[in-house]
Amino acid sequence: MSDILVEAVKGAAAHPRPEGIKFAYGTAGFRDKATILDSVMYRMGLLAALRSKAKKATVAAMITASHNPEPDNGVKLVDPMGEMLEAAWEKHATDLANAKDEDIGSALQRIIDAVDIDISLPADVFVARDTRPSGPPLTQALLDGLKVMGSTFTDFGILTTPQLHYLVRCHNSKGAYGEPTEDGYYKKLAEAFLKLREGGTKKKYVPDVILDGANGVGALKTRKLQAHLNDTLKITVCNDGSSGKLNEKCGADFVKVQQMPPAGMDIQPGQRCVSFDGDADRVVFFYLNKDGVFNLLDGDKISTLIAGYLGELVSASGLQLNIGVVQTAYANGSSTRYLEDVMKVPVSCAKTGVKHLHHKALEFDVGVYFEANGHGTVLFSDQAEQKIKAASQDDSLECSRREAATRLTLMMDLINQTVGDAISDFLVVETILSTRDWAADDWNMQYRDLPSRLLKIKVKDRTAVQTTDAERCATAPAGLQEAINKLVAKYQQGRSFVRPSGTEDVVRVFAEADTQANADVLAHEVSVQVYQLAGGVGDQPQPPSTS
Ligand code: 16G
Ligand code: MG
Repeated sequence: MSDILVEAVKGAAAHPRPEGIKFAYGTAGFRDKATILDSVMYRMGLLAALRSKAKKATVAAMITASHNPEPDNGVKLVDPMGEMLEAAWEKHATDLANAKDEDIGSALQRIIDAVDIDISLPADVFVARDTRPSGPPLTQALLDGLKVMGSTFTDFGILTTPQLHYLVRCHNSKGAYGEPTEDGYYKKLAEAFLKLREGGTKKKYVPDVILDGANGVGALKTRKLQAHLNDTLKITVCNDGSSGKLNEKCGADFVKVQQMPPAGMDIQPGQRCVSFDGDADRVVFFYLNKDGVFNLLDGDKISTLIAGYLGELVSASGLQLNIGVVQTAYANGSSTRYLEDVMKVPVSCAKTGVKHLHHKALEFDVGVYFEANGHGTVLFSDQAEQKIKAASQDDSLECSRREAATRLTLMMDLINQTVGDAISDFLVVETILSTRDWAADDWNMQYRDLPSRLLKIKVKDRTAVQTTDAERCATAPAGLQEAINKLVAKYQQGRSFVRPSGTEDVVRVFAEADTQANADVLAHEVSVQVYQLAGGVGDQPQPPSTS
């Protein structure tokens, strides 16, 4: 065994693996109670160094548990261009995390052999964390792993997840994507935002928004951004962590799931509000209408808004670029119909999890992808980027075409193409609303959401439920899909699907229908089928109360 691997085994003594726990690198990396993650962090330091050697580039490690409660934490690795870790390495991560302390050397050797890594190459890793109190000691454990592997590193301290993705891409693209500093990030976004901000009086758009920062990093970083915006947009930051707890009764996940405003915010009808999650890679908007009724503008509404605007710019520029939207099965049926039937934009459906949407979006020249929960961004192909830039500088083009291309180049700068980014998406939405002179209500009126219900069912083994067709059809257990089809047929605009969660030990059931009562009943009926056919545990699901 090489000296480095011997050192790695020795180093593990200070970061012993807890007994009896099986760790898994899931859709968003490792996530668990912070108190049991020390050994995982050390090992992810080892793995990040190997990944860097394998890619001959800087990679990154983000320490966060996103929208989970504050006592949780987690880690995910980021590839050189700011992408999520290549799927084939998820298994390496899981194997290494679960190896016995004394077997770490052989576990590393297996990865080195499988990927054919030259261990003598240098390694370099960027590291950052969210605001959780468990972050500093867990960072230390990860750095210990990097150090025994002889890796150089930069610890950026507290950042949003998308900022770290941005930094690693800037660094590896030698600055072509932007300046590889936190300040460079704000400058890039603010410069594009200010150029896109048209003057003139607005009748409906009010440059004033209230932010729910989830008591996390998004609040801190938005304050920093604000200094660059020259008072063009007033952002009142609530839930900034000064009193409330991270993600407790606030944040994008809470607002989306509970369909209500977060605690800690005093809002008036018509005021535009925006909510980030705990590491600021998800964003949803909401407002109270004049009757005080809560209205959510989720990832589907955001992607529709963005696709509509970019589609107009592309047509105005005269460029031949195909633009498409990627959603998951959770997308509201009304949004899919609106995109396909009214906007005539092609829609693809991907499996849940950012990496799947990201991958599908690469099939378009301009691919807009969003999960309903508010994670998403836009990807421009290299060819599209070149064509747009060339058109923006082509003096022989009609003025209006050149201007549209110029706006597209600025939109490309404003959008963080590495991963969904709450701060960047927020500025993109503000830009479009301002250009259209829309209040939140005008945006919301594009289409009307169908009522839906999401439930979770505990079963003995959630892998008993298997799906195909981007999770829209269950292939196991036998008879489940047929049962769902029969139930769905009873309701106007009924739709339902089930899938095993990638982050919790449950099966998720989604249903939508013409009325909330029907969506609730359909979700319940499907839950009963899951319970009966897929080995439900505990009491059988109870029907929704009708009071
Ligand atoms: C993770 C995913 C998110 C997905 C969610 C589904 C990433 C970075 N995050 O949080 O995209 O919506 O899992 O959770 O991919 P579920 O499998 O428990 O329903
Ligand atoms: Mg998140």
